[in-house]
Amino acid sequence: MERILPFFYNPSRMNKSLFMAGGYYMKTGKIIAIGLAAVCIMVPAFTAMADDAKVNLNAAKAPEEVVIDGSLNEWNLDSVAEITQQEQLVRDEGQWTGPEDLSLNISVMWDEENLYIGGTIMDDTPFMYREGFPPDMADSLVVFFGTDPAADPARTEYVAEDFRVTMVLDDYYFNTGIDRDMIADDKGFETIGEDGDEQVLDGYECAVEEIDGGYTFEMVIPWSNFSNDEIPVFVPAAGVTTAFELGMFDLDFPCPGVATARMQWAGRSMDVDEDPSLWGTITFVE
Ligand SMILES: [Ca+2]
Ligand SMILES: [Ca+2]
Repeated sequence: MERILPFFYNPSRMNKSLFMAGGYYMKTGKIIAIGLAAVCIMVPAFTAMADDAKVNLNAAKAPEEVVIDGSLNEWNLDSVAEITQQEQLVRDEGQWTGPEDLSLNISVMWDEENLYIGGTIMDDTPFMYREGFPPDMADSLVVFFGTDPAADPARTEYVAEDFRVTMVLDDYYFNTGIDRDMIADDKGFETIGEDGDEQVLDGYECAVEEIDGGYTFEMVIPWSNFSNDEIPVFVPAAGVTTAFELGMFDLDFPCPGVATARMQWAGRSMDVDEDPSLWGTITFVE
């Protein structure tokens, strides 16, 4: 005891020992506490991120050969953008009578040269198009995407690398347009084809195949169409995610300009035309 007591009663030694032990404990405790706090903060943070996360569509790598004939037999349809719900109407809502009036299941594929879009469209009055009217007032698909994946996903204004493309879905005319009017600095790439009756996409092919209540379609669009001297050609790669949105205008009357319902995928507002922060995203996968 006499040997032990001095050890325990040695104030300096005891204090140092306690200090070190306490310090170590406190440090460990802090690490544990900080670790737990981080987990507690990170879990809700990730949950919030998931809630705020943009709707994403995976685009599969296209097979070696895609025959543009309207049939989807060579397509990878694992990932589908569904536009089937009343909440997805953004214009002339009263004109929509249900999914048989207009609904879309769209898939996208890619390779280094081309964007492929295909799917099934249910439309009770398909292929409504009149010469001299803009694609926005006919049966046509509208696709939005950014060719600069590094652009801020929260941007509320277009950058020059953002594109709004309209494609008439008809059984004869497949006119297209690219709207650039909303872009402050378009880097010399101006609006083309928005008045209708033009084919503005080089190498574009589109085909439809009628089915009961609608049709299947497929299209190929070379990426080179979305470039100029100042905007480089987009070359996708597996793992890359970029801004993406799509919708459709549905004309069901012989006279364009009357009422043309419109549905959108992720951005459930007409503001998608002006505000890329409302768009979803696309991820290119193998
Ligand atoms: Ca319809
Ligand atoms: Ca229609």
